[in-house]
Amino acid sequence: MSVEALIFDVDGTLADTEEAHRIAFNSAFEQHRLGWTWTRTDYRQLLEVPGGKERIASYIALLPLGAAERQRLLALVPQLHADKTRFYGEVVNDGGVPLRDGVERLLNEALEQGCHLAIASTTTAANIHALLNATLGPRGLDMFAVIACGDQVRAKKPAPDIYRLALDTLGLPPEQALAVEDSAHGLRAATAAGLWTLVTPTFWTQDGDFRAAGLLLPDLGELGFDELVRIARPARPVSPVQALYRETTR
Ligand code: XBP
Ligand code: MG
Repeated sequence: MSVEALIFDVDGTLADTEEAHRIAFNSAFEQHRLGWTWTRTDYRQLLEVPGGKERIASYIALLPLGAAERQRLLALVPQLHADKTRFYGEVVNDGGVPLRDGVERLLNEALEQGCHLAIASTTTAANIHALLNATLGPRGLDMFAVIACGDQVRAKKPAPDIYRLALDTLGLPPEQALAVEDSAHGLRAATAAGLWTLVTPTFWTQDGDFRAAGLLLPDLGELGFDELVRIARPARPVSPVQALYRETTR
């Protein structure tokens, strides 16, 4: 079956954004004088919780606090996350987060071949717009036919909901699309939605379980669109009777 769309995760896949997210979380914590600092080691662990708001809430849940103080801090999560999103945007708009190797080339090749591009991400629309604009310029947003993200679905990755939303909006069955991911959560989400998935891990996600991946690569490097489709949709061997029938009916 033909490949009509490539569906990309954003964080870790289009760009290695997690250090910028981590710095932005810490800046928000500092602004609110909370005295919390997420180190790189902490943050690798914290990435087990998908979604920034959920990540902050799960961190608060583990702090040794009284019930009233815990409630106060949990009520602060939306404001903390809004501030974090603003700080993240500042880093990205400053050009601080480049696309990963091979990403821009593969996006362009896919579009040239008439393949649609889509996004299925846990992060907010504001963060995606900022990253696409900073890395690809004003045409960045227009390159993507569908952007499914953030709180548009109730259950975030590893639930398949965000990939199902992207497929529904594209109007395609999973057999006509491929997913590109960087994390075990993302792979689970895409696979559960029925998608063949290429995984390109980063420092933050490299210890994940990627056994369900269709293909595991360090990055997109020189992988061409045609080659990707050949790997994902290998031509089935033709039996002698099929060959004979094809010949006589040609
Ligand atoms: C990436 C994430 C995101 C970002 C933070 O998940 O977990 O939560 O770290 O973004 P994925 P927000 O790449 O699997 O979509 O703070 O905007 O949620
Ligand atoms: Mg990711």
